[in-house]
Amino acid sequence: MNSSPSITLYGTPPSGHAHRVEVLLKLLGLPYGYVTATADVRQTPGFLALNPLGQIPVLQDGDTVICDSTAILIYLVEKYAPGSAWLPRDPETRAEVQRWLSIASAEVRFGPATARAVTQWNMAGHLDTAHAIAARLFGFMEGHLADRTFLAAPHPTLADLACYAYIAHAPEGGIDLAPYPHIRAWLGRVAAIPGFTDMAPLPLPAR
Ligand SMILES: N[C@@H](CCC(=O)N[C@@H](CS)C(=O)NCC(=O)O)C(=O)O
Repeated sequence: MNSSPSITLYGTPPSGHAHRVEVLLKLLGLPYGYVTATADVRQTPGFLALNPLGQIPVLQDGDTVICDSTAILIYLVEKYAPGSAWLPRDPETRAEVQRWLSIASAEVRFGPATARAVTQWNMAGHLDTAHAIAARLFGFMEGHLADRTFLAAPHPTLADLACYAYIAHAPEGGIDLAPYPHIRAWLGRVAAIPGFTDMAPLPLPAR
């Protein structure tokens, strides 16, 4: 592993996008600083100079600035753990990891993540649509995980880290995980990775 210059992660504790980056920093054993960038901070000129989209997470590594959670995951592995099991080199597995990173940025983001944000913080969005996207995703994942240990390979990869938080915390958006035993077993396996830490729970909505 290369030595790291000073790494800073801009995020917030309840952000699943920031969580996936922070958990990889921990699993790679990389020292980092953490700057909490709440919604007001994200609109300041200083933050917009880092990410004109005004979104967290942002990673600053010396003079390098990387925006977007899955881009940051790729950067960290390629820079500090190239060729590792987090992002295998063989074309089939790499494509499968990429597929799940895309799902993390699409179905996971607009399904369980949106349901949680609408429920917890009144974020703009349609709860019914988010629940429908989550139901379609979870139906697919339940079958996918019926005979697999992890999402993209027989071992944990970036795919599992990227998808974990918003699915594990889906009940905070009013989505019951009880009908999905294979998903719940997979969440348990990811949470059991040595050094893995979860996001803090938020209150469950009244049913
Ligand atoms: N595609 C981005 C999405 C990140 C994202 O949506 N972050 C949220 C917080 S969890 C955010 O900063 N939202 C503010 C905004 O979009 O204005 C990524 O994967 O990093």
